[in-house]
Amino acid sequence: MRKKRIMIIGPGGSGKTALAAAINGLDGPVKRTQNMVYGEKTLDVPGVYLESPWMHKHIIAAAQDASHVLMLVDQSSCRESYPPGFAKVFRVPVIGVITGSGNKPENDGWCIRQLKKAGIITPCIHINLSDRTGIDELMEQILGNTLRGIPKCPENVGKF
Ligand SMILES: Nc1nc2c(ncn2[C@@H]2O[C@H](COP(=O)(O)OP(=O)(O)OP(=O)(O)O)[C@@H](O)[C@H]2O)c(=O)[nH]1
Ligand SMILES: [Mg+2]
Repeated sequence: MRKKRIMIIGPGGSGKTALAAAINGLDGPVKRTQNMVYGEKTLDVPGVYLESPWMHKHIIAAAQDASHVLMLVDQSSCRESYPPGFAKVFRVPVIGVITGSGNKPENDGWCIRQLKKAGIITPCIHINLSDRTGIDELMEQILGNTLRGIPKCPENVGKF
């Protein structure tokens, strides 16, 4: 069986590569991602795959290699990125992650609404990579899902 990874999706510049590096325990500069990058534990999907509707099928196909999907929204820049209900297309647990948390608290409500509209029904996790806020909580949630072995949103399966 192929190794399953944590798939990270989100608009360009929302911190996918930076988060992947944090999960994989890597340090160093991040640059714009052009292709899917298979890391030790992660699958980093370039923002352009989400921003171009005709690329969505590639995200969905790649999710076969995923144990979880992290859907990112950047608090610093409110950008409508997900089609309504997009989370429902995945058969693995989907976790909503708000990056840059604390940078623009006034945008938080918008980010949460955005993720709900995209089909996330569990509480979102707030992270900030500059001080590692929320990373432990995120990993605990992922681990909890993995140990229980059940999708967080079983009622969502196949509805998209
Ligand atoms: N302060 C802060 N900066 C962040 C956070 N997440 C990402 N960044 C910064 O935002 C910039 C863009 O992050 P990337 O990880 O390259 O974004 P990406 O989503 O991979 O973007 P694409 O590869 O273009 O799709 C980098 O300079 C990161 O250091 C965060 O939570 N807090
Ligand atoms: Mg990237």
